[in-house]
Amino acid sequence: SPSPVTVAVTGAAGQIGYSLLFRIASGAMLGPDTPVALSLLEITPALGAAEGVAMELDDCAFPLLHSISISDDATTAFAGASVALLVGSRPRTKGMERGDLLAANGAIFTTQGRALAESAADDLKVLVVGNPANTNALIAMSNAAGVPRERFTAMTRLDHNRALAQLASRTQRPVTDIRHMTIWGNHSATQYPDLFRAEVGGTVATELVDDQAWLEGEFIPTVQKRGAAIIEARGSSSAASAASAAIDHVHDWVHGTPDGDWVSMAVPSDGSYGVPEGLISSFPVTCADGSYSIVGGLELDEFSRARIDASVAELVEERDAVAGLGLL
Ligand code: NAX
Repeated sequence: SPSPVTVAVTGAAGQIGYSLLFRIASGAMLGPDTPVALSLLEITPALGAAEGVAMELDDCAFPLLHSISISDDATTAFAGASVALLVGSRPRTKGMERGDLLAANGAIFTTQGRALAESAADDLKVLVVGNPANTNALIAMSNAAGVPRERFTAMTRLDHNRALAQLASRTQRPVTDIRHMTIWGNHSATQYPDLFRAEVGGTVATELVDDQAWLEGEFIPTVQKRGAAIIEARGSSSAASAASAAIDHVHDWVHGTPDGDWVSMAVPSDGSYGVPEGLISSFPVTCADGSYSIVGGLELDEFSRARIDASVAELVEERDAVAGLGLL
């Protein structure tokens, strides 16, 4: 049987970890033929809770789960990792200034970037989920000397999936009828979910839903603010849906996107669509043979262009702020 692939997960004792780890161990991420060695990273006070999650993973007797290790040291936890899911981060708490938030995450993601460079496997793939995800990924990438930049990505797949669900509901069509959905920019309230390139059953979505008021007044803000709506309804932030999106992101990166479709991933810009090179911004991408490529040559209408520019401007501001703190 094939040798196990080491998957490192940070924030393993958190909410998202509690959904994510079981899906990884079941084979949903790397497929039914790939055994998985899980490596969990947590902060010291949460090691006991991580141990409890590991006990439950054991109790599932997953045929593909080769082993579980737990550490509070990043270099140890990332040793031999081919996939690293960076979920743990310092969320904004009451009274916290933006600068404090960036500094706290800077400490986490500089350390983790260096640790990945030191101990991860050569075929490492990184997905940053912890917010601010794009900028945390930029910090990790900038501190991971020797790891190719394109291995660092951040998650906008949850936003992408939310946009699919909203469009499916509006058009009364199954999500499987939709192609070419795109989230552009930052994983934040400035993100731009783009319907102008999306198709439902082969028809351009904006022809099917020819309603600018719905697009601007409902669709875009619903997708942008869905995270806040979940907190309002559930009392805690999206967890199972975020875990599911992380599974989708890595699954498609490893196994490829379906012919004739694309997905949204925040990846280091190559300068495409006027996004400054190196900025980790969401694009439409296709994946094949374990690599992704930004979909080229799309014509952008003026409305989309302005929305993308606004979100990219926010990413530039975040980059400049963390550069100012010496984190890049
Ligand atoms: P939780 O607070 O439930 O769990 C986070 C875990 O990370 C905790 O167990 C904590 O001990 C651990 N942690 C903190 N610092 C760490 C470090 N330096 N090393 C290892 N572990 C560390 O949060 P949860 O709901 O699981 O969310 C995790 C992150 O995902 C948050 O930053 C959240 O904002 C972000 N999200 C990102 C989404 C996206 O689409 N990109 C959507 C969902 C989610 O909001």
